[in-house]
Amino acid sequence: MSNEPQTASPPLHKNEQIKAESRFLRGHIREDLEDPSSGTISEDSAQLTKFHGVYPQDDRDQRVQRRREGKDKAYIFMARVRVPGGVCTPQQWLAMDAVSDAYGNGTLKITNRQSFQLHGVIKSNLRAAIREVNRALLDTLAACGDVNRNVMCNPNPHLSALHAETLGIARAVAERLLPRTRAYHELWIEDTLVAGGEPPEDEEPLYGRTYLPRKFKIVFAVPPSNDVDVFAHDLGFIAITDEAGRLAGFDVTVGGGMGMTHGQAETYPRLADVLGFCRPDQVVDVAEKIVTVQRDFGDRTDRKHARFKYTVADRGLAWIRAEVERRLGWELGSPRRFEFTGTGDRYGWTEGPNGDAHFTLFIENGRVKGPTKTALREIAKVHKGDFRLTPNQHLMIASVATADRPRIGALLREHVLDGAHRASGLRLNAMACVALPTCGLALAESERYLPDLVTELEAEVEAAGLRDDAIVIRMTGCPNGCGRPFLAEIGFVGKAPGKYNVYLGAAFNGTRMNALYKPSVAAAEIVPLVRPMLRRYAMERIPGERFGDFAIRMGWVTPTGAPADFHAQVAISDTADL
Ligand code: SRM
Ligand code: SF4
Repeated sequence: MSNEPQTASPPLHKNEQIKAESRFLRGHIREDLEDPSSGTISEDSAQLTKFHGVYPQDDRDQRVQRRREGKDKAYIFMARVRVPGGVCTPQQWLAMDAVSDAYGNGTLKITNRQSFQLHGVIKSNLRAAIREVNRALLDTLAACGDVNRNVMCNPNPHLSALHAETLGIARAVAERLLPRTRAYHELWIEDTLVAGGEPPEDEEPLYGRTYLPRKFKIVFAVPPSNDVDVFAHDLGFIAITDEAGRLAGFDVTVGGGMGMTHGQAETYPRLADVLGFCRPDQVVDVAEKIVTVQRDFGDRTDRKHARFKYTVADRGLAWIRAEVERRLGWELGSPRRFEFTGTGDRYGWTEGPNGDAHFTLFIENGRVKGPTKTALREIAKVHKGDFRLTPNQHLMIASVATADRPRIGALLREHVLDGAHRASGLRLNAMACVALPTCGLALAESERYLPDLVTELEAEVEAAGLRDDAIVIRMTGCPNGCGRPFLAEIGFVGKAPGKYNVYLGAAFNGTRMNALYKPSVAAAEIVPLVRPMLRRYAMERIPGERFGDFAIRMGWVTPTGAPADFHAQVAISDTADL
């Protein structure tokens, strides 16, 4: 025996045990839901309900007052509805609209991963809400949790055959990677879940008892649009066409992710690498094998180091490729050339190849409420095409029949939505995560603040003659990166109430991340900070030069994509404000 000191391997994270003992995601969720003494569920159950698309939250606006009154927090739940490729029918739209009114806070949130979120559902309404979602042939299964999440796909039907084929493949990947546990149906739909009793050992042939080490995200991009931000995800497929414009296959990207933690330099956002090329008929197998590599080699001891991006960074691309090819039994091809022009949406009417038309509606930060919600309800009643949730939190009313166009156009006009896309280029390219009051991780405002900040900046943009210039501006309430802020030309990342780290210099087409320009900027200081930059951009840019590229040429930042680009080299002191 060796005399070398034995280094014990670090213990598994506690969530691994929760998963292992959960009997394939059953745990004690049912008992917790039925416990009338509490408006929420236990911490262990909260880890499991995520796999069912359900998050316990509380209304943070009420926290202080309720604490003063000696009351519990105002407990609520968020339910995330999976919509592969973001495509749903008008009937499904109407159902979601009704569920949000009957059981939620009356708003519907279109997320930047093409899902719906229902906010403000109280515990006693959760099952009824999810049953309604299922009745509309949608579900919340695997919308969150340590599994493959909603699969995203570029939603442009005007690319006709190419897009339809890609969407079909995206849906097949979504289907293959769904958890197989019966727990979801037993618990939410059939009401047959009984306590105790071991489910069959092979209930999850792909994921096993402990599922993945962490969440896993897959997207399909159709160049020249990079609206899905392909490099921000664990796994991406970039459609490649042949000379005749037909789908030849996909470049495969691995190891992207946005999340990090302030002050922890070992956490960082990362752009995905291009791994190789595969044919359309190989995509589902490639996706499955890559997921199994992460299942087997991802870090299950530290959840802050458990995403696939760290497996790719630690083991190297060559190792990942060899392991994937070993599991596939064949080799991936060499990556092909692709070109992205931008990450934004095309708003307003566009014509399809068959005389049909599509209207992309700008919905600020994806929050469907008030007159917009009413209008979309009326439109859904007459629309015979489909609705497509965009990766930028907007909505495409797609494949409008020629005969229906006047009626839908009139409804848009009547509700003053036909001109929403004539907003400034800054607003049309802005994105904020949810943050306060529902997100339990928010350190600062985001969805409720970015629109006002954009209004203030619009005055500067107008004065500088940049009203119609597209500048990608994104905000998040914390460094988890939900609004993909590290891919913004101007990014704001919440640090503490009213304070943001300011990032500059990402590429307009999503191929380069930004870098930290200034940490902990008070909200009131943002406009004075950004104003001179916009003015110089207006006066000194080279024709066609994007703001992110200009910021680099001016030497304001030097993005390298290295972890240090995202962390302030100063003491993290203002967390004390929290
Ligand atoms: Fe996210 C956690 C909202 C896209 C990275 N995200 C959360 C939670 C569930 C907070 C929580 O864990 O308690 C937020 C719920 C807030 C609320 O009240 O609704 C939340 N994330 C969102 C959404 C709704 C933002 C939006 O306004 O659109 C997006 C829902 C997408 C969906 O439909 O599935 C959303 N989240 C993202 C993205 C962007 C993307 O995937 O394209 C990212 C960065 C990409 C990535 O995953 O690396 C993202 N969310 C995170 C993280 C950090 C993960 C990490 O690797 O560190 C967390 C926290 C966590 O997992 O521990 C998080
Ligand atoms: Fe919440 Fe942070 Fe995600 Fe915003 S980025 S939704 S604050 S977890």
